Amino acid sequence: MKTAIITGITGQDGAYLAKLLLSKNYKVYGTYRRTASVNFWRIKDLGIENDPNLSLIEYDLTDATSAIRMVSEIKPDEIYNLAAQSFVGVSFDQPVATAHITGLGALHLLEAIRIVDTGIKFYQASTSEMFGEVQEIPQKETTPFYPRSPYGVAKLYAHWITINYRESYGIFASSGILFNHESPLRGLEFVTRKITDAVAKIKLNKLDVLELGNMDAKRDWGYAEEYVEGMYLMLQSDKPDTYVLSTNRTETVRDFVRLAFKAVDIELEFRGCGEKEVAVDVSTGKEVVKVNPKFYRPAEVELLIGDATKAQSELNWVPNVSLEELCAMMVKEDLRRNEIDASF
Ligand code: NDP
Ligand code: GDR
Repeated sequence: MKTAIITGITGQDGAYLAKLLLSKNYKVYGTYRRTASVNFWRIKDLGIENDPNLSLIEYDLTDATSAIRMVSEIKPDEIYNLAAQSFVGVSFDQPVATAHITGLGALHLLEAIRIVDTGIKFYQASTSEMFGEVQEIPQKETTPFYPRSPYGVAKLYAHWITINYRESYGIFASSGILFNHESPLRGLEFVTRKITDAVAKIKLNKLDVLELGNMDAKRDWGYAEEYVEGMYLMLQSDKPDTYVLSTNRTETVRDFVRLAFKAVDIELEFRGCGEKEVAVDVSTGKEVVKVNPKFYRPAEVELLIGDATKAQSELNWVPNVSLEELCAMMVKEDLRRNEIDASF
């Protein structure tokens, strides 16, 4: 039986990856950080909370000594470092905390591997945010980086230190540069889930208007459950490496809004532009979306579209869920949640 540590089990990817590894007969140690009320809703949702092969352990990414203790006690075969301060918007308000957690957090685990056992395989959750300002279209493993947020900069440090430990100490350390991936388990602060939850509430008359920031931003959105499969494949490969995972399709935030409303049979007409842009429900004439500049970022990543050819040819990883299917799945789940739970 293989053993894996997944940092960030309470997050979207951590929950899906835990489910995947349990289905492959792993013993999984999922880490969560101590808070007044820890939230395990995602692993409950996936029905793995009480799996006998899942152990939940407290771990804070900023604590280097507990990284060493955890790794030496468990001596896992694989470590997937998914925990991070992962919200780009917040990284502008908390740049130092983001650097400690998202940047140095990876180093603490790599150091623990170097000290305890260099045979432990390591996966680092890198991101398309490292590409930032457009240097090349589409973006691939060789595209130059130009991060546009404290989050992107912190992730770039974690990415390069992963490569450095691979090259310096022969550690099987791989980095997945993943483009945006979403699901019904996505956090409500991220734009897709914010939209699908609001669409459900508007449909159920629980909300009047959805307020958004930059609707011109373009993203390459895939389905999270397929992306965690790619993480797993990276650590089963013959050699450690860096891989892009993406769908090679990009759409604007506005397009995603349109798709989500369409999923509940509401057709939108967009009027105005910039801070004055709104969208109205064509059948009622009611304004249902408007721009609020408070959601703008000090520096924006305008266009992301990834080329995952390397992952396809070397790992046999191919995403199959379309953006339309993904969006419909998220809206459906948010409708269900909002119907059954008045507090949602
Ligand atoms: P989430 O935000 O859903 O999950 C992040 C996890 O990190 C949560 O479990 C969170 O715990 C945990 N965490 C935050 N701070 C700490 C800390 N100081 N110590 C320990 N744990 C901490 O992210 P996703 O699941 O969406 O993403 C997984 C990883 O992949 C992240 O590193 C993200 O940056 C990266 N990534 C994500 C992409 C995406 O589109 N989803 C794309 C590319 C990269 P808590 O629940 O307590 O907040
Ligand atoms: P992103 O995702 O920054 O790409 O990072 P997010 O969903 O937060 O933003 C995507 C784009 O939508 C624009 N936007 C808004 N975003 C939010 N959150 N809320 C709004 O109201 C809003 N209006 C417009 C943003 O400006 C942006 O352009 C995600 C995270 O999961 C990272 O951890 C991960 O590394 C990257 O994806 C790849």
